[in-house]
Amino acid sequence: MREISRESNTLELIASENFVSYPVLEMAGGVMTNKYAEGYPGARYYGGCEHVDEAENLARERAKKLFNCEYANVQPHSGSQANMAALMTFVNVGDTIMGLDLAHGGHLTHGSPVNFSGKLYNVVSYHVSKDTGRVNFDEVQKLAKEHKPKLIICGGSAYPRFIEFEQFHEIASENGAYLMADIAHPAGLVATGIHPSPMSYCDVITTTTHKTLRGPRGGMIMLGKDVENPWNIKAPKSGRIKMVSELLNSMVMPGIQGGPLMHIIAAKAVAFGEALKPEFNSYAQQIVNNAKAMANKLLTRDYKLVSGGTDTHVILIDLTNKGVSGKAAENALERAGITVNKNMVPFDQRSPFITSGIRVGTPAITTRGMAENEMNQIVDKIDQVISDIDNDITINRVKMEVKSLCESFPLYRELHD
Ligand code: DSN
Repeated sequence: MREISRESNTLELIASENFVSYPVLEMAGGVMTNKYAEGYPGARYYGGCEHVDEAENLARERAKKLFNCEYANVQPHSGSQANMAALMTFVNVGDTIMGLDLAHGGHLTHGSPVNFSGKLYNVVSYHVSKDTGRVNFDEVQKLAKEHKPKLIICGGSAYPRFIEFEQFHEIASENGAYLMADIAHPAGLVATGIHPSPMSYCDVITTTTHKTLRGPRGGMIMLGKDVENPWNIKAPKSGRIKMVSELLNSMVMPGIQGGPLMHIIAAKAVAFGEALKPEFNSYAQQIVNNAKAMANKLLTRDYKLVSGGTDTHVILIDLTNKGVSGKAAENALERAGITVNKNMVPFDQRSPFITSGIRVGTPAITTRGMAENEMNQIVDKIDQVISDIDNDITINRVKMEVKSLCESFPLYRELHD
C-alpha cells in the first residue's frame, strides 16, 4: 500500500518507467507465476502447459503484428537479457563490437566495462558530438573502418532523438558489421509509427516491454526478417541450415535462461493487445507532445537540453549553468514529490554518482492523462525547486502542489474502490 500511495501522490518522471493498465497488473500478479514452462509453446520440458502455451503464442503473434516483423521471442526476463542473447548469437567472445558510450547516452549492455558486454567483447565506443548532442557519424564511420567490428549496436538509454537506423545501416553494411538495434526506450513510439522502424535496417532488434510500450517490465527480441544463419550452423539430424530465429531461441533458453516468467509473458500479451488498439496511437503521440512542451518550457527558463530538445519521450537536462549537480537535483525533487534520475551528460566532468544532469520523461504522467497544460505547471515546479534548492519551505510547498495535481489524475482507481 505504501508503494501505491507513493506512485499515486508523486509525479513519475523517470523516462524508463510507466504505469501498466489494471488488466496488465492483474495478469502480472496472476497464477501463471506458479508455472514452470522451460522450452517453447508445443515443445516444453513440463506437463500442464496448455494455458501458458496459449499466452505465449498470443504474446508472440501480437508482438509480430505490432512491430510488423517475422519473429519475436517474448521470453527474455529483461532488456539486458535480450541484449545478452542477441549478442551471444551474433558475435563470439573476444570479437569487436561498437556501441554508444554509457556516459553519452548508451546502455550498460552496449559495452560498459562493468557489464558482461564489456568483459566478453572487445568494445569500441562511439560518442555524440559536443556541439549537436547527436551521434557523431563521422566518428562512427572512422571507428568502424579502423576496427572492423563484427556488430554495431544503435540505440541508448538517454538519447532524446530518433535513432538513426538508416545511417547506422549504411556504415554497418560498408564495413561488414551486423547491426543490432536496442529500441527499449522508444518501442511504443516505434510500434505506433511515430518513431522510424528499425525492421528493414537491422539484423536483430531488442527491446524492453515497459517504458513507452507500457507493458510489464521484461524483454523481447525481434527479427524484421528471419533468414538462414550466416555461420552455417546445421540442425543435428537433418543437416538443414538453421534459421537465425532458431539460434536466438536456443540462446535465450537453454543458453542464458531457464524457466520463462509465464505471468509476465501473459501480461506482455495483454499489453501488446492494448498497444494494437487505436487509443494507443493517441497515447504515444501525446507522450511526444508532452515531452516537446516540457522541453520548450524548460528552454524558456534557461535550462540547457542535450541536443537542444527532444523527438521522443526523453529530455536530458544539463544543469551545469544552474550550479546544481544531478544528485542534488534528484534528491531535492524527490523531497518535493517529483521523481527523476540523475544522469551523466555527454562530456560530463562529474562522476556517475554525482552527475551534471537529470533525465526526465513523459510516459508515466501521460498515462495519468496529463497534457501540455500540466507540463507547463510541472516545469514551473521543477524550476522552483532547483532555483531554491536549499529552501525547505519551497520544497514542502511544491510537494503539496504536486499532491494536489496528482489527485486530479488518479491512478489505479480499482485498487482504491
Ligand atoms: N535502466 C533503464 C533506463 O532507465 O533507461 C535501461 O535499462
